[in-house]
Amino acid sequence: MLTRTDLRGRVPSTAELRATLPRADTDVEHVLHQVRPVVEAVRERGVDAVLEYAEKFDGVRPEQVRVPAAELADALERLDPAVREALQESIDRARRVHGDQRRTDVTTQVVPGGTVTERWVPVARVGLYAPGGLAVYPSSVVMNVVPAQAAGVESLVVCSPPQAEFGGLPHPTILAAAALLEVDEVWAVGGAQAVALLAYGGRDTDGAELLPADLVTGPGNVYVTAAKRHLRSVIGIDAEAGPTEIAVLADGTADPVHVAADLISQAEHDTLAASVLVTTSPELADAVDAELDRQVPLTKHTERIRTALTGEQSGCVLVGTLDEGLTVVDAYAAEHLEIQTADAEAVAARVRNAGAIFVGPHAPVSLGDYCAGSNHVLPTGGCARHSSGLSVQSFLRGIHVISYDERALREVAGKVVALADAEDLPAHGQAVTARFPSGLDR
Ligand code: HSO
Ligand code: ZN
Repeated sequence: MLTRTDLRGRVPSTAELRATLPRADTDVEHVLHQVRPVVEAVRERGVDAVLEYAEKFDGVRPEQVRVPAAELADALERLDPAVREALQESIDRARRVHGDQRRTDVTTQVVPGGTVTERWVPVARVGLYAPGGLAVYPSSVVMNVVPAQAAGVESLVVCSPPQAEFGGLPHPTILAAAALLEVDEVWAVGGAQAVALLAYGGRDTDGAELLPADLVTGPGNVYVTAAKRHLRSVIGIDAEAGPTEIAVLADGTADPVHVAADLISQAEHDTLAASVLVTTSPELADAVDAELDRQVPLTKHTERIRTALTGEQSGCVLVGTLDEGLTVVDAYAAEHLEIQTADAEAVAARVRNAGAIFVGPHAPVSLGDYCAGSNHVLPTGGCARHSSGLSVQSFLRGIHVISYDERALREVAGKVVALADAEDLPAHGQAVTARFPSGLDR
């Protein structure tokens, strides 16, 4: 089922690999012209424009943008107890992991009387986008909210599209997840208009103020992504989320039943999802193919999965050695990378590029999607080469606080003047020497 590429003994350079390895391209640029007028309309006409777009795109006009508190409590009340318990477990584990990631301020004494402190300050207000429609992921609400809360973000709003089926409210499991996380502000708004409203703020139909956010995170469709890109000078954004990806680096010790199940699990998200097997074992490749043929028809979303697995973004790469395999997976820089080899820990330790690494036979990606404690908002499309997934750090700014006394300034003043003169910015030097009217030597 997987298209096979044989690179045994002839793995090309990283640049060539990047060009040849299978990967979907979603073109955010080509929807920008559709998104710009939406953003402008929301900037000019606020909630009036938002509600018009809701009617047009979501097929329902919510009474107001902000979801009443009673609806949040009600959604939680009605949530299936087993789902509630599982969500709570997911929240608890994520809170433990993210709680440990909090940064502490660091002060460096550069010279006696001269210190620089890096002070970690949470972003004041954050907007978290949770998609509706095909993909309703309460787990993604958890993965966005938990690190923001752990970072100390004081003001949080979750946005999710209004659903006609639910009388113009967001999907009830999204509301329930928000309530479970003790988020009390949820807006029924989706698409590019959600990002615009988060960027500019507005007034709700009852006159209440909808405050703008400083940072917007969370995955959305291509219009949401385009709006984030368009507004990125007004708001901070997280990495752009593309279709999900799983790469499995496996040798002959891997269990083909598990490898196939894991490749299928992420293909289940989207016809554009990518499932890539990189293996030293042609026998495993054959066995995984046979397993895919057996397992795919047994899944609920067979057509979606088959389309994803047979798409050009998915495939199997044969390599001669694990070293070659590491070169390939590093060049690919998968959102999720599983290591299913003998001595998986040692192999995993050598990986340079991946959004998250799942080590050994008992760490499938779907564990990380829900209940490992790790975050599942991860860089896609090769961005793992330069970016990390969502974490506490995503919601903090490190502010340098500079504190020098007179002696410490005097000591370095000549150097500042020399550098300022070298850059032909003598007034920079003056700002220092003006503090020492009787000269620098004393
Ligand atoms: N695998 C997705 C996250 C997710 N899976 C949500 C299930 N629900 C991207 O990391
Ligand atoms: Zn998933």
